[in-house]
Amino acid sequence: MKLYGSIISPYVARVVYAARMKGLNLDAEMPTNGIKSPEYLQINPLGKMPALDIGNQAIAESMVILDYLEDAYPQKPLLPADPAERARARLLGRIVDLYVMPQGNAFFGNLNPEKRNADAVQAATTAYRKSLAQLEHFMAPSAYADCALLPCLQMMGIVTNLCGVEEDFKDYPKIAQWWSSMQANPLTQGWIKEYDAGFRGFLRSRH
Ligand SMILES: N[C@@H](CCC(=O)N[C@@H](CS)C(=O)NCC(=O)O)C(=O)O
Repeated sequence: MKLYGSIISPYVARVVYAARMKGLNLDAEMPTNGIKSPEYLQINPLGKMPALDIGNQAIAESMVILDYLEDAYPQKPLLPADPAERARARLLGRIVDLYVMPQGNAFFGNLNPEKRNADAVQAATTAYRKSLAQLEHFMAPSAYADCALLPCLQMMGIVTNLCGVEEDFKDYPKIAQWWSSMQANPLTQGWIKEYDAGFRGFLRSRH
């Protein structure tokens, strides 16, 4: 198996962490000429990372890749056994992708304090907090949700913070509890440091 992408992408990071939880040796590597190169578009015409080459085909979309790993490597399951809890774990991945992550774009566009549009940051903060309240409603811990959510909420934490927005999840008790359990767990603590260093390095390289 070959995983295309860079760990600075939260979508790639969630796959790397899921693989690690399953004891698989799967590190991400960028396609030689980038994700818009004709060679990579042959592998993944979406032109996005990640893509997982499994030999006879490549799988795109991080949550689909996560589900593939879960099916193909059922040892150390990430999903709970109960069907309703499985649905709930998958729902959290869907909510973070569809409702939380889109709010990141406005923060990304306003990282430079000299060019920052305060109204746009305020509007994005309101939308981000609304999406956190939606996530909070469905929040339930599972290894699958840990992988799906952690790099995304970390990335959001970094870009919001750089825009002067402090979000400690105190209005979202289930997320707050989960977040502090991630900081206390030696495994996920390591991921947090790794992702933080990689993503901040990426941001520095852009300026
Ligand atoms: N829904 C996709 C999102 C992947 C995605 O947007 N990846 C970003 C990197 S964080 C990317 O490849 N962006 C390049 C582009 O959209 O042109 C997934 O879950 O895999």
